[in-house]
Amino acid sequence: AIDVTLPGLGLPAGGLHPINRVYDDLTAIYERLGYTVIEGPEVEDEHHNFEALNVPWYHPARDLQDTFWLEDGRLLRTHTSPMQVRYMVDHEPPLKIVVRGKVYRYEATDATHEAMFHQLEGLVVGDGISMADLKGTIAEMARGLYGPSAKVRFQPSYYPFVEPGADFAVWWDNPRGESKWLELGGCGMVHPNVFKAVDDLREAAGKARVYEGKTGFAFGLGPERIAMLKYGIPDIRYFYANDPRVIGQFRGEL
Ligand code: TYR
Repeated sequence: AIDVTLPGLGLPAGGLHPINRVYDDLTAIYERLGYTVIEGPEVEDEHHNFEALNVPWYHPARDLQDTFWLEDGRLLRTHTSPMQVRYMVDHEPPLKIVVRGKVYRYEATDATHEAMFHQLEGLVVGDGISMADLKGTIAEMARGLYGPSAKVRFQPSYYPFVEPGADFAVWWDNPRGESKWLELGGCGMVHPNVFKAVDDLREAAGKARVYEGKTGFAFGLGPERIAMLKYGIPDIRYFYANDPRVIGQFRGEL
């Protein structure tokens, strides 16, 4: 006989991984600003990952130490920037995109480095896009993440695919302790060599050259960094160790 008065058994509920939560926060901000959210292949070729992004063969970022090479000049993408190239080859300006996805680096792991991690990449191309637009966009993201009084800081930096390039940081008002500048990522104005490489690929595919003379900005950042601080996770390796004691803390709030 069935005793229908017995209480039911609780069903264990899953939950979103902390990285997906941060991605969702970020993409909500960029969708509100009119961006298209895309993904792309994790297996890339040398041309899209490096060459077309103005990273010549002799650049230190190409060092075998940093890249997981596969067969036939293919590799695991070391950043999401190759999707800038793929998207521009397939689409004409003006455009506003963010790319989310996994990236891979061949390096020793420690509390702040993993061989696989995530990036969010942004690209805006049009006529008369300026550094002011870039700064305004990063500031808007910071306000979306940390509230209306969030502060951002830009420092000159170098990435081969932008000129000028910068690193940006957000002032993080830590509710549980010491507040500090949070180095979030890199950004800059799209280098003319990237537009040229895109037009070359377009031409080879029988498409019109439409990028020379355009202007644009790009940025890239790591959601792990944001999630570690937001959720007080001290070691990046916890994200992917599949330890239910860690992941289980993010249950039930879908
Ligand atoms: N691709 C860079 C990295 O992985 C981050 C970056 C992305 C920097 C876009 C600048 C930029 O415009 O380190």
